[in-house]
Order: sequence, then C-alpha cells, then structure tokens
Amino acid sequence: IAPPPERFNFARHLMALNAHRSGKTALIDEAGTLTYGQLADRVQRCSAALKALGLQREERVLLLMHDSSDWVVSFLGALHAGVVPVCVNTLLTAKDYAYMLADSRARAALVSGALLPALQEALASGGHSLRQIIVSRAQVALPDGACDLGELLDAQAPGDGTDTHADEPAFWLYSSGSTGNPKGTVHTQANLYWTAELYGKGVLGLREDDVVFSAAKLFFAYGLGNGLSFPLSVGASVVLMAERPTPQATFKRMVDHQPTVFYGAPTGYGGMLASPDLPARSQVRLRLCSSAGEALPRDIGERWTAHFGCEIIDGIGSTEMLHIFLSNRPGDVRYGTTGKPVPGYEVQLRDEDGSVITGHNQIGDLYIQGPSAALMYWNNRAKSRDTFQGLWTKSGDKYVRDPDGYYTYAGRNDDMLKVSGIYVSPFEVEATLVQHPAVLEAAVIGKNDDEGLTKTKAFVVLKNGWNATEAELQAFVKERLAPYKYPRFIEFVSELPKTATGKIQRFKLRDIETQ
Ligand code: 3SK
Repeated sequence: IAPPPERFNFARHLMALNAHRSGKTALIDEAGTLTYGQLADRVQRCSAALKALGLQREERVLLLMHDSSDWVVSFLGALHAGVVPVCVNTLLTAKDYAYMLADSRARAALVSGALLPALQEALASGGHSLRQIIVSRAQVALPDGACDLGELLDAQAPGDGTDTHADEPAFWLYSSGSTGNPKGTVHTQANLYWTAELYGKGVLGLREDDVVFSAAKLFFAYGLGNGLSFPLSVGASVVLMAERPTPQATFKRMVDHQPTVFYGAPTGYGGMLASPDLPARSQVRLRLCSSAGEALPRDIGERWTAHFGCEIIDGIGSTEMLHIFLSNRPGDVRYGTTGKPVPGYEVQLRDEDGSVITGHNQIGDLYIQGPSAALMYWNNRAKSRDTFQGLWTKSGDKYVRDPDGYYTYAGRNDDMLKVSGIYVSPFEVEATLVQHPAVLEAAVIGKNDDEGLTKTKAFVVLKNGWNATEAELQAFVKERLAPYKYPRFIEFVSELPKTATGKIQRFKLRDIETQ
C-alpha cells in the first residue's frame, strides 16, 4: 500500500475520493440524510467557519457531540482547516471535561445541545475559558457567546482548507490509564489513512455498496474507524445513532436501515442475543460483523453466527494505534482467539525480561509496530516514553500464541478493567467509594459473568456502627463518576487482604472470585 504524500489532508483526501459520488447517501441519522456532495460542502463551510472565528492551524477545539452527521462534519471540517479536534467521550462528568479543556487548552468547543449543560458546568469551575461555543441541534435558547452550528454553516462560504503535512497533529482521543488523568493521544492526518487502508479495506474488505452501522461511538478510536474513516474511504453509507446502543435501539437501525456491516463490542452482542426482541435472520441484511473492546467469548460468536449466518470478526486495537492490529479474518474465524496480526502491523510477545518469545503457548506482553501509532501523549513525557518505545508501542495486554499463529487474550498487565469495551480504573472507583461516610475501605476487581464478560465488583469494608446498602453505594458512585464506572456487584467484607506494608492484594480477591 502506497504511503500518503508528504502534504496530505485526510478530509480533502476523502472529498477527492468521493467527488464522483456527490448524489450518493453518505450519512443517515435521526435528522435525515446527507449525500457525499452535501457532506463535502458542509465540511468546507465548517473549515472556513472555524478559520473565520479566529482558530489557527494546530489549535485545539473540543468535540463533545452525540453521533450524528454534525459530528462527522465537525471532525472533518476541523481536519480540513488544520484545526485539531479533541474528541471526547459523551458519557463523562463535568469534572472530566474541565480537566480535558484545561489540558488541551481548546480555544472553542463543538457541542451537542443536549451536552451543553455539562460543558457549561465544566467551564463554570473556572479552570479554562473558550473563545467560542458552537452548538449542534440546540434544544433551548443559546447562552451568550454560543452560536448554532447549522446557522454558522449556512452563513459561511466553503473554504479551501489547509495544506497540512501527513505527519502533522490532526486530532486527539483521550485514553485512560489505571492511575492519573486521561492522556490526550495525538494522532496525525496519515494515521486515519493507514487504518482505513490496512483494516477497513485490507481485513474487513468494506465495499462501496455497504451500509455500515457502529454501536461503538465515534469518540472511541474503534467507532471513529468503523463509522467514519473506513466507510467514507470506500464510498459506503453510514447509519449514525445518537442514543445509547441498547438492544432495542440497535435492532431498530438494523431493521429500518438494513446495514450490511455492523460493529459492536462483546457485551452488546451478549445483550442482543439475550433479548426477546432479537430480529430474525430474514429481517436483517448483515453480511459481516466486527467486535473489539474486550475479547469475544467463543459462545457469543458461535450463537450469533448460528442465528444470523454471518461471522463476527473479533480483533484488538488501541487508542494509541488508532484501530485494530490483531484480528480474525472473514472466512478464517477462530472464535475464542483474536486471530493473527493485520498485514502492515507486526506484533511481538515479550517475556518479563523483555526478550521476544519465539515459541508457542507462553504468555507474554504484547507490543505492536505499525504506521498508525500516535505521536505521543500530550503533556506527559514519562508515559509517552513508556508506551511509545521507538518503532514499538506497548499495549499493556498479555497474549499467548498457538502453534498455528493465532493469538488469544490472557489479561492486562496493569489493574485496568475493560467493562463493555471501555477502560475502568479500579483505583478511581475505590477512591470514590471511600468518600461515602459509611465506607472504611474498598477494593475493585473484574468479575466474569456467566457469559465470560467482565463486570466491576467492589469489596467494601464498612466503618464500625455504619450501614449502607449495595444500591446506595452504586448510586453514590454513579452520581460522581461516569455512570458506566459504577460497581455492578458489591460484597461487604470485614477486611481486605493486604501485604505486610498495607497494600491491598487485589490478586487474592481475583483468586477467590475465580474459585
Ligand atoms: O478496544 C479495542 O480493541 C480497540 C479497537 C479499535 C480501536 C481502539 C480500541 C481501543
């Protein structure tokens, strides 16, 4: 695959690829459809509008929006202008956004009307101010200093954009770790090209006649490839959904819009299979499904294929590598494994001394080499150095390779949990639980449910003479952290296992859980 030219702008690249498809549907959302011609026009207007508002090349703009055609227009419009969208999770708290605003020093924000109150609360905490707030699909009258995205685009003539460098910082995604603040992961214009060529086309074999639908949202690296860079790189159509991907909401899109390609995470597939509303095979038109976020249990893959007659291609990627680098292949799926390295990427398993494992069936730390690695973590030299080691990127995952070359997930090498495909730090949940007046101490681990999917479990020691219920503590965490981080299970115990120096031995709790 030819590398992109030195001067390369991904938004311009997509517009050139799709110039002959101006009448074809590109995006479908709750508000209607956009053709490729309309999309190109809006992207160029958005790019010009950002520049007219005074945003300079490489300055950051916060992108806090529900999945919609406005998300795609905003992202590509910023890229086109050389302005850097900082794409953030819509499920977080005002405190999280306050951190991200200050860390990124965003000059403006592009925000869904429904998320404006959270942004305003973040701004009210005083750490950072914005030059401009641009609101998509406002629900109420706009506050001073805010403007409507639709009106802004209508009033602006399309612009030429910026002749960016392929390796220039183009956009950020925040990645969470077990300790410390989320890390702004800086990606280039070229990285979007590489993941679309190597995975979207190379492995999934996406086609112009596909209609794709991703339950994983665009602010996740997985969703960004699934629902934006991959389909728009082949001239396919995309179904975008603002609401939470419940089984019912997902089925509605599958039946109403007849996607041929669906992307989800194992928890979502498990939930859909368990739903009484699961559509019949004849009601949908799926030819291919994709899974990532956590390892897909074999049973879920087999039941899905038995029901719908199409494979789920399970793979693993990372925010740091932008998309999937190890994956099964259509027509060569081994459920229970994550498949083989994606052509264009190299992977290594390393033992505890850092030596490369050449044999089989030995667990090692997974490292990846490939052209879509992020440039760095913003404002974090130490963690950048630890993760981006020359040509190699450390994944933090443990894997094992079988004699046929298939890789199987064997856990994390830190305490991070992946719940429904999203990282959760046990330390953050523990630190929140102990703020409850009744809680003396807490330890959080992952617990596999009956389907083999990880859920959060907290062991809680209450203070002498205090009482609290499981529901009360769950509500307490939900009010203070992004709701998906709350512990699904709570067990009250009289003490936690600790080392002589007082460190909680989470591994002992994990052992008890798996017995
Ligand atoms: O979680 C994953 O496996 C993943 C896949 C694609 C892109 C990003 C991520 C984190």
